[in-house]
Amino acid sequence: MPKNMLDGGQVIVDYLIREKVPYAFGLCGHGNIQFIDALYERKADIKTISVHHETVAGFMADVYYRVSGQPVATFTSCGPGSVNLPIALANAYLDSVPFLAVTGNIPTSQFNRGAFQELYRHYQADFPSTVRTMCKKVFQPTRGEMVPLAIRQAWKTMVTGRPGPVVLDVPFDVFKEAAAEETPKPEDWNANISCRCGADPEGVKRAVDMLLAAERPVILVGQGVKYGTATADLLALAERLQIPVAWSASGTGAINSNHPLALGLVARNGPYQANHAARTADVLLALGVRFDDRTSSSWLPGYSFTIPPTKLIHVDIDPDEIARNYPVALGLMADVRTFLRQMLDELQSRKNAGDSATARQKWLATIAGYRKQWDAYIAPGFLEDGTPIPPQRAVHEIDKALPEDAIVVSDIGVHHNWLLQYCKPRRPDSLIGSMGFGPMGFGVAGVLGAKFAAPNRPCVSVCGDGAFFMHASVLGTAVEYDLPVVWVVWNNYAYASIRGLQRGYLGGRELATDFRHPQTGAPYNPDFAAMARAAGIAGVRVDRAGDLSDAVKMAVAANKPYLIDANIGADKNPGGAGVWELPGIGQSQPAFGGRYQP
Ligand SMILES: Cc1ncc(C[n+]2csc(CCOP(=O)(O)OP(=O)(O)O)c2C)c(N)n1
Ligand SMILES: [Mg+2]
Repeated sequence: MPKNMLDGGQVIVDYLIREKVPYAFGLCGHGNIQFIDALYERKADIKTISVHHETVAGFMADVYYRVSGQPVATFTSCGPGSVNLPIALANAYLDSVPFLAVTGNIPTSQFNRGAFQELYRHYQADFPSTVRTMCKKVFQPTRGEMVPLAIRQAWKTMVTGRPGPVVLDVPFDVFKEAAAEETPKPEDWNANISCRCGADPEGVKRAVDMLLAAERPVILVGQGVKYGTATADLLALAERLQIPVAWSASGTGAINSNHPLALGLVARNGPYQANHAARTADVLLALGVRFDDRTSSSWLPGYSFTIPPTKLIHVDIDPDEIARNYPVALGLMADVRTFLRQMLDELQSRKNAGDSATARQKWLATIAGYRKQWDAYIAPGFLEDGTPIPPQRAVHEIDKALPEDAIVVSDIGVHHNWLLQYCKPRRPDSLIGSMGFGPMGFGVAGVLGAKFAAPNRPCVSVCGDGAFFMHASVLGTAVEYDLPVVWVVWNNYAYASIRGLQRGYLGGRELATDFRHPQTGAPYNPDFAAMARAAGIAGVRVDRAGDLSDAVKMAVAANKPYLIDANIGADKNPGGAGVWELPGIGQSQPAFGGRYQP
């Protein structure tokens, strides 16, 4: 290679540095040692973090973005190393989170020869087909000189429009082939692109008209508001028009849940005031939210929403999501933040805007009545005592122990539903969870990414015993990189969310959903606290509700990696004002209230 040339690996690494990527999370293999070598040369500018399972790297990259807003990269080898990654790609894709996955592949000279770890039986070096459904796009440069174009285009695809993960699949030889004298500059290609497109101005006027004329308006927010950094503008509009704000699970934290206009989660396990206000609203302004089945009570009318007669204004950067599941009175393709600013501008010129805010007091008083009923219904649960710890009480104890700036990364399972229902998040990143793909391990591993993104904030993973055991390798990573994160293992000795379905929908025919000792039949799990200690991490066991809050406070204060093995009951499921249907086997009933029939 001529002396003044950079090779493929060097161009990728240099481009990442130019895009201010501080970390590459990944795992080695023969297929990517050349890329790691390029990272080695630049280790003063980009830190390489080595993990013990590729999925962990993907979840870390994902949560790093959710906390910092900065996309990062992963690196994985050819064959199995990269085939361990797609679950994290799919998770990021469905939750619209960008990261760049640099995957190794076999040398181009060996394409279609069935070389070691080549996926070749349908098409040569065919990792791209493996991940086609799980990322925005795959780039596979097959010559060094193709790398500069691929990296700048990959980055652009990842961050523009609706963000999402992108794969850069690089054959072994291409990492070391001459690529360019200079790396593309972000300021020439990507730094000056804005996707903050506004809505059709006529549409903005109509949206204002509809909201001013509404008697029972509700704003529903999804994660587009959080990751689109539109939370301040959301608050301004809600306060200006005195419209209550409900959220999908992904929109949790878009408004401080203690704000008087904060309604709560709309979902099968959402509180009465949120579901009942949303399903009886005359106008629903939906911002950056996609109406999935869990938000929408499986789209059965009268539980989460009743559209129509509710008139839906649906605003999203991705028109694919508009009118996917509900008819729209007004659909607007726009960046949510720009749209909110357009709305606020338009309101400046409306003389009657103040009147509508006054008229709203009746609606808000009605909602206050719903809230009172719900609060009275749930109040006893916060005081329940005993061993195992009652789950509602457990959330209450964890939530109250955490300072305002704490980041909780939840895993997937019944514990997530409890957290969504009873945590009181105050910031957009107070409670991070996966809602689209829902892979176990997201919270177990994601908390490490949170800590890299926010080293001075307490980072806590609340995760199921099933998921923790699946990804216990994170203990080693926390030690190796001195990451003072806390795992609260929600230990219910079961894949409890799924066992709950067997109990609720299948007449209690339980199989393959709990963990038992073969001789005694007693609930079994490894001693997670001892496992943590064996890894060099502080570990404690908590059996009593009254001890949980102190244990969490101590773990956070210790400022070192910490595991709390919390013995939590699973005989109760978090019931709310919505429902969930598993077509063919049935539909749950709301725990509170009924179906609204206009
Ligand atoms: C990788 C993966 N495998 C399987 C599932 C299906 N699943 C969803 S929740 C769940 C149970 C999780 O058990 P645990 O981690 O103990 O959490 P719990 O529900 O008990 O709180 C399973 C198996 C999944 N979401 N992801
Ligand atoms: Mg469990």
